[in-house]
Amino acid sequence: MTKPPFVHSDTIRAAFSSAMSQMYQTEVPAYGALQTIVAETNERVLSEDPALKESLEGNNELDRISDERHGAIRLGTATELNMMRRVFAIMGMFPVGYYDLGVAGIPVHSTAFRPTTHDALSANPFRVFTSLLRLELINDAKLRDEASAVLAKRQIFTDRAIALVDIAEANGGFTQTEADEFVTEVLETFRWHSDALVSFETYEKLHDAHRLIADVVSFHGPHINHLTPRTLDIDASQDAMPEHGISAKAVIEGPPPRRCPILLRQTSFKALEEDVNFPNKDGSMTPRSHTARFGEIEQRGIALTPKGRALYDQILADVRATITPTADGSNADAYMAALSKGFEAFPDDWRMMLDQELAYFQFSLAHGAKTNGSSVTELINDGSITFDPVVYEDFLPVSAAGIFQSNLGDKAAETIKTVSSQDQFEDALGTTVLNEFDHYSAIQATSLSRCMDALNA
Ligand code: OOG
Ligand code: NI
Repeated sequence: MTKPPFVHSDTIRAAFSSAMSQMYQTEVPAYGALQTIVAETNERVLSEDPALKESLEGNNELDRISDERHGAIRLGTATELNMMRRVFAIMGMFPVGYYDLGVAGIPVHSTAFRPTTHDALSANPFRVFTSLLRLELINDAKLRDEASAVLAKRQIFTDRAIALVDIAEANGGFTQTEADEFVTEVLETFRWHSDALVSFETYEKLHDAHRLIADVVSFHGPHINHLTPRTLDIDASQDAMPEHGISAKAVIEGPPPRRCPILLRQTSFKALEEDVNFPNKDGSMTPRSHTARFGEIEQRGIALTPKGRALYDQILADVRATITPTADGSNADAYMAALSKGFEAFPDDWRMMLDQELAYFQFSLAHGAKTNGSSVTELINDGSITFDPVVYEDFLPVSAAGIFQSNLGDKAAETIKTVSSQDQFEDALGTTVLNEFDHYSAIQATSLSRCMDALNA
């Protein structure tokens, strides 16, 4: 008997991302409104910029322009993270980067599960920013024990999802029927549950320790807390939110608008207050509410080298030392102006970024390139080798902290004094995370050696 052909991991990821989007639009109607804003903005930008439209068409990106780029979840235990790694691997999503949010007063550390190759990213770009709660950061020992006991008892995956993961690992893939069933089963883990796992009294204690702890510990599973489509004009989309009755985050996180965009710009609408029933000992329920879920948009630019990133971090820190955006948006214009001023120190020209080794590029051989043994710089100067930006596909800890913060009620952030613990995170994960700089640097190096090989062939 021949084995049925396996479904490609890109296909499973695309099905999962689309099922998640459907579910979230039903669960969080404001997210549907955000998608409309993004679609309208993108349509306008494309009609005003035929060159952009053509280039997106050429890269086969136009039909998938409004597909979600990422979502985020927060897990409670090492066991959950470990299983989540196995689930995402089946969808071609692997842990890239380590983010310590403790430095920003948020008791989690995180990675992004994402496709890593160019082909996989263009087949479907969906990634999940995944955080693990650091319970050791709860000071009250009794509360810490109570929280761990609750987490130890919950099972966030269905029995069938776990069985299917074993099947995929044993067989090396899924048949179409198994893949369909897998998507349906795994979706359950990300679903919202309006019945809490803990009493309202416990919820309040967890909430007082840190709002995020209450969000992770009090529920049956790690509800998806936001999804993020791509906008071609984030400034316009931000301005359109209030016009559509959506309450936008005060400022756009990340760099200011630039001719040559760098890294990642993102903004969100504020989390909604949702009805939750908290169980009492006598079996009755206490109806209260919880705010957790929101919608976000993003616009990406070029990946920076460690040198470029250090410059970015320095400028951002300098700006924020003089002005920190307030939650109510009262100093938003002043902050954006200071940001633009600060970033004048960051070259806004691709060739300068290349020459100063601030960013990563993908090299290609021009038609009719010469083969006269010139240096790489000479080949670039005479147009034999062309260079295009490598898109940044990861996240930014300061921006992520801003997104977390705006959805945790914007209480002033206290720094949590703790040692960053990548080793501990990787132990829980069951593997190491890919270093994003190594990854981008390899993309650049491979593209250059392909050019040189072709020239010298
Ligand atoms: C994750 C926030 C981080 C981003 O886009 O930087 C994030 C969370 O709120 O759980 O998604
Ligand atoms: Ni996000």
